[in-house]
Amino acid sequence: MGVAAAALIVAPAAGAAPVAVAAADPVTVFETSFEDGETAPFGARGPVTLDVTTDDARTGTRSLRVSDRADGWQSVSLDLLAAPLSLEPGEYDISAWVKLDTGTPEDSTGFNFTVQQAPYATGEEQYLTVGQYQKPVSGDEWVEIGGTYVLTEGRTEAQLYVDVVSLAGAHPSFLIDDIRILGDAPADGGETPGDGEGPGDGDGETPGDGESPAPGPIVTIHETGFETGTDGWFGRGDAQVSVTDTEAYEGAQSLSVTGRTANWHGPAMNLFPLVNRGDTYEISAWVKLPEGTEGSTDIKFTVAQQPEAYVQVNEQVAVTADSWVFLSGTYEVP
Ligand SMILES: [Ca+2]
Repeated sequence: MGVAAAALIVAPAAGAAPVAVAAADPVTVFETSFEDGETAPFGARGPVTLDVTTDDARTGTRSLRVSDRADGWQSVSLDLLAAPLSLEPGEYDISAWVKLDTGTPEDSTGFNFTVQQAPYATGEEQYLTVGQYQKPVSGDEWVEIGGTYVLTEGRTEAQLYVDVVSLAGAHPSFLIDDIRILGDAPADGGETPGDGEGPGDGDGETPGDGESPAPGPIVTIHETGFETGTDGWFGRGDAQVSVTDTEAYEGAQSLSVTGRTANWHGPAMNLFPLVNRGDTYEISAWVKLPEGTEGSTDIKFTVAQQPEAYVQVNEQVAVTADSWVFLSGTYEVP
């Protein structure tokens, strides 16, 4: 038996009842195209060499080269909590353009942004993928990586870096250019650091100051139509998840869930890094049984908490293979 889903989790930022409030346009909180020749504020992650090169550039005449790498995590990093960024908790859109260094064989390998953040659970570190996981990148053309990152309250560490899969057992040099971080306008209408030569220049002005802090606008903390992958969803119990283009509610793909041998085996994702204590979240998805499946089954969302408790998010809904059914409920984090 399988279930196909498109999932959406929506959070009012201040735990209030959902209200329709238009979010302010995002502003550029950081941007660089390396045209000033400076590697700062980027740092080396591991014993790598960083240098600004004129060999290749996505825009302008310069980009940042990361070389002398000996492992996938050895890369370029950016401290999101330190100056000049000093990001406040909130939702950010992080993007950059990357390619393998000139002269690298035509093969491609996987790139993605990761944030190493702490504390997580009992104070351990956590590695959170930002955007598409292991996006194919070669030496032929510039490829954009990145996506949405939610900085939650109480983090003492948040290091953004580029993760690169090994290529034929080696760790190729790569180039990065046009890094941009969009976020909400700071309350004091702060300035934009960086050299401001990127392609997004001009849309980074601070709109009206003095937005009221509470209740906050409704923000989406996770949304996927599984168009580019499983997006952090995994199989619980014996369940296995994969993307399929056989059926879709919207777009071309959905998540296929197979191999289930018990009621609690299903698709799951880790909410912990995304949610805040005391806030209430709306969780919804469209589900159906795979085409050709006989009969119906009851489906609902459950949140598994620690200490162990299972919180039902919505009344269970009868689902068949005939049509997509909307599941929706709310969950308050204790
Ligand atoms: Ca540049």
